[in-house]
Amino acid sequence: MEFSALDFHGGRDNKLTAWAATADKQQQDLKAEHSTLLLHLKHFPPDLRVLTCQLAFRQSNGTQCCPVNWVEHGGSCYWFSRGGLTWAEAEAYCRLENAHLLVINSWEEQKFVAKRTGSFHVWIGLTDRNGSWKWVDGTEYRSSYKNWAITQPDNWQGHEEGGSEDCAEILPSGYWNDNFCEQVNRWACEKRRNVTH
Ligand code: MBG
Ligand code: CA
Repeated sequence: MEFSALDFHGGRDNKLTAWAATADKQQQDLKAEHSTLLLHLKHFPPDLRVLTCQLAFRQSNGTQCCPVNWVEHGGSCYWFSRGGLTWAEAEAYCRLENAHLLVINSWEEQKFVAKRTGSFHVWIGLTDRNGSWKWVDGTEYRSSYKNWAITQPDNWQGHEEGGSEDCAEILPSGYWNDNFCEQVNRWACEKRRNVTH
């Protein structure tokens, strides 16, 4: 009789232990779910912002806000390449993106850009292939901002490939140099925001 009572209690204890373990497990699961939920919640506002931006971008033919992976600054969106192209290929690439090669209009813009071009030579949208220096977006050259390195542009003729230097690049120093247009460089595209065509 005593033995079976003990047995009975033993059974209850086992049940309690099992129940406690289940509760423990459930609590752990809940905690995990809770932190996953918090994580999703944290990502919600930025995701929504990107979506809203993309929607506005589509509805406005790409002029209201910057596409994903472009950097917004001032009135423009910027994209900095990782790979390299010749100047003409780089400009064609930007055109396909409804943009143009980078046009630098001020010291402020120059500083912003130089921070992102770092130690690379980067093509900008300035060329004198057709005789005189011209910005690809029609910005007037003579009176506008310039940041040529000392002694540049020099239209140097010493390239092995032959030919002179008709395309502008940003140097690692941030200053500009005219270089051989067939040189393969990194490049940067720019498009202005809030422009209605
Ligand atoms: C190089 C320039 C090149 C040409 C050359 C003249 C050390 O810079 O990259 O474009 O100007 O100088 O010596
Ligand atoms: Ca030069």
